[in-house]
Amino acid sequence: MDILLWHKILSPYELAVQELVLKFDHMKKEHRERGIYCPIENVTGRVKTISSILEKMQKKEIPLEQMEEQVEDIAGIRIICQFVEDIERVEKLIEARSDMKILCEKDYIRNQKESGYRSYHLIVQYTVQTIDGPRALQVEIQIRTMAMDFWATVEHSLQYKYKMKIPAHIKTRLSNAADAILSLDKEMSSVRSEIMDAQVSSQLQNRLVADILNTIENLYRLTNQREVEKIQDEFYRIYAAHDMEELKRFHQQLDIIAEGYRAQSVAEEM
Ligand code: 0O2
Repeated sequence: MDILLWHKILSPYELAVQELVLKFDHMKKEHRERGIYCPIENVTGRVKTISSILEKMQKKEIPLEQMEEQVEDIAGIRIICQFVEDIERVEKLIEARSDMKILCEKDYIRNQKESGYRSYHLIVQYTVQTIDGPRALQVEIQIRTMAMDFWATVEHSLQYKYKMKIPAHIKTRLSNAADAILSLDKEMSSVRSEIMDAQVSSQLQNRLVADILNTIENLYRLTNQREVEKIQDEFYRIYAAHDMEELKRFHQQLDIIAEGYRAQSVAEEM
């Protein structure tokens, strides 16, 4: 039997994980920049440890030569959402991409596992470029809410501690906790639109304030200090009043003033 060179095998999976985390983080950034709600709250990734790969192969009686084909989660991405409804939106974002091809889905939300585990899994094909050429790999993407993730993380640690033989009284507690997580997700979904509105307006306000202060700073270079101080004082007054509409109006007026000063300074230079 050939010697398995683990580093060489796992290296493209490490690249896939790094690239995918970067791409999902970029999706978050694009949503933020356009002032639209992002269904992705957080993204992490990992390459399965060698001992965990071997354990899975032993458990499922997978021969070494079929490892990459049958162990679908050597590369794993975990996407955390705030609400159950966001999970489908993330799935649609993935479906629409040309660099990830969905090979199969496992819906443990509609079909909760006996343990109480809830999560939505996609196995996707993702191609990385290596010095030996392109490599098409399988990647498991787990999509779940923060609440589902909390439960899964705790239960996973207990599985590790008790080596799959979790005592009955702890299993009962975990099952009760899974029910509580289910109702927590339902409660959060019922206030989803309020929370989404609040988050989008907070993002808009952050962008507006950053834009205004940037314009004031540019004006400071173009015109006299006293004038700019008056504008800045006016901004602080409006900001303190927490009036978003007034802030938007101020932003528009400031843009017109700044444009005027810019035109004037260009004319003076000529
Ligand atoms: P790790 O340490 O996260 O890599 P199977 O053995 O049939 O259940 P399969 O066929 O690989 O596993 O697919 P499945 O069921 O979709 O499981 C893939 C991963 O989902 C697991 O990887 C876990 O991360 C997670 N998962 C599945 N079931 C449970 C569960 O009951 N509790 C928790 N906490 N996580 C679960 P690994 O290799 O088991 O573990």
